[in-house]
Amino acid sequence: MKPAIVATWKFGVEAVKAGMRVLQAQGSSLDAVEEAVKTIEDDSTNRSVGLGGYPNMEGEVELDASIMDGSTMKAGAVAAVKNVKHPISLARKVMEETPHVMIVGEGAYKLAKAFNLTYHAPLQPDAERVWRENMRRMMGLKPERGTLGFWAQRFTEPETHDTIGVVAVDEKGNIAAGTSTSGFSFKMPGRVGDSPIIGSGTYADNLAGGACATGLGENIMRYCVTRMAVEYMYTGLSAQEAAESVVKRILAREPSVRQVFFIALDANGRPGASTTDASFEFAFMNIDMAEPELKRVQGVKPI
Ligand code: SD4
Repeated sequence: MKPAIVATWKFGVEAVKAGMRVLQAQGSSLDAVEEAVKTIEDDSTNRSVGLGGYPNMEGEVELDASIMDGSTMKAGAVAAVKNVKHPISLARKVMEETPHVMIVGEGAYKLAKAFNLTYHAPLQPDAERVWRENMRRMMGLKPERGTLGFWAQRFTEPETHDTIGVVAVDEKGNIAAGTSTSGFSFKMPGRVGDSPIIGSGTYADNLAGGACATGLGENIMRYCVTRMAVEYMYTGLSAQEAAESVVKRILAREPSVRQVFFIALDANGRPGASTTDASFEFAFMNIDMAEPELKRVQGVKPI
């Protein structure tokens, strides 16, 4: 199998480079995914991933991450965890060192402590400033009950989109996927998005492919987007055909759904991506390529 790796958004180029270095050294797709995601978690200027992310309503950064090994179908996830620099590594510990799939909040922090994965970083000054400004704006709003109100409006602002998702296949044909995020900026404390939910934010199966989602978790979760993408690849569709089928299916059921973006990689190492919105950028590289390619897909029109 020809190793290949795909990652969300423009900054995915850096993630893909880091993951490809692991694959070039005959490393596993699982190691490549973890390394790639860590590169973005380390970037304190990223406002949607890691401890540099925007905080919740109360000014605290709560992180979500998950990882899945498509060779064993094992998965690990953490959600609403604070003071962890590499939630993706903690998710991997959940998968490999515990009998569980998902650990949240205080329990996830305790696990991080046991593995020396805790890290205390103050809120980035400009993240704090934007948080304060937004909280002031929110005071005057009366969001309708049961709607996303302020948050949905806030989420359409471009700088809030940076969640990292990475899917890789290694020379043995093993597929892995991982996602990490600080989630919806200024979210309610305890709010968890799609990223740590297996089948919503992350999914991988050697028999078909893998996928990672980004965007508005409240929409992605209701359609189990990554599981659906892998399911379409099972039927023999390429990653790109599968991705478009997912979006068509969602829009056929609920035409108003927006802010769903995702990447896919099929078992033949071909990349795919799609979105309910106008367009989406992602990075791709396989072992024959000298540099990652930044690709842009146009959104799918409802059928
Ligand atoms: C969430 N899907 O928590 C994440 C956020 C995200 O780009 O992907 N932002 O809903």
